[in-house]
Amino acid sequence: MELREILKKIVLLGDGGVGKTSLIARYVVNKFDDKYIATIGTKVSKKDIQVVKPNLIVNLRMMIWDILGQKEYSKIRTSSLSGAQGVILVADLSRPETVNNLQSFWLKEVQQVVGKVPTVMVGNKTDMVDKGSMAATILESTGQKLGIPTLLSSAKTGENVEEMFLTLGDILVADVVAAQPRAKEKAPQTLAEVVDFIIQDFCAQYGDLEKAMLIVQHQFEDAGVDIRRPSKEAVLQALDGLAKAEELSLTKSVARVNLEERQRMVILSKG
Ligand code: G3D
Ligand code: MG
Repeated sequence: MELREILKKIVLLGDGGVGKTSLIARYVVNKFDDKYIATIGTKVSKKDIQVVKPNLIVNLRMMIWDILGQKEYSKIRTSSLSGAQGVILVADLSRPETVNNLQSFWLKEVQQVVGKVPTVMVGNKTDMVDKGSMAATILESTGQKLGIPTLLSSAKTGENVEEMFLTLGDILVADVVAAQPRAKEKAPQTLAEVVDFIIQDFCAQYGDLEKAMLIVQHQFEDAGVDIRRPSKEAVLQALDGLAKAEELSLTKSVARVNLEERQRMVILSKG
């Protein structure tokens, strides 16, 4: 049995008021905090799921990004969307125009910023609208036409909330399984390998690769890390700096979880 750990950035998109924030709040039981990070208009939550395949267990860590839906925030939206590896497009079944916007606006934007990524389409607020409604029918036929799975959900009753994330998780994992079996990904061992892993992990979670690399460079310099011959002490010091940056870009709790994991890896590595 092989064990794989993967980390994916998931973004929920759709018009304002369709229920994105409510769906995430429903799904992520251990909410880290309730506040948006006002500066970037984004909140990130973390959820781990396990997908079991023949001969393979995949631990999938989803970093779920909740971005402000308003169209006038387009700069924030596109920068938060960059690096997304999975997308949940959400519409409000009681407002049919939000269903039309999925294809005409949101899907287009995704394709412009990140290209074709695993996507699920959701018609939310089934508690208010009949499942046979025009809006639901249009959503489902759009999904069929585009080859995108669709679900009808309610953040209020919880119907299909977990399922939408699991459906996306399944597609993400299927991609991993289908990918050429790489030379077995062994857990990082030497300190240099660990440092490499941490940098990749930090960038993946930060989203904006260019900015992330600048932060990494800055923190490693400040801590006096010699990348070719790093010392554990210096790397540990740099980790504190990365955590401070993540407190702002993610949340305090995510930053703390990441910091503890990274410290453990550094301490256990072969110096
Ligand atoms: P957004 O993040 O997409 O902008 P929100 O949407 O999650 O903030 O939800 C907008 C409003 O819709 C909220 O109402 C929320 O309670 C409500 N809502 C979200 N999902 C559902 C649902 O499935 N059923 C029902 N009936 N309402 C839902 P308020 O009144 O707080 O603005
Ligand atoms: Mg919201």
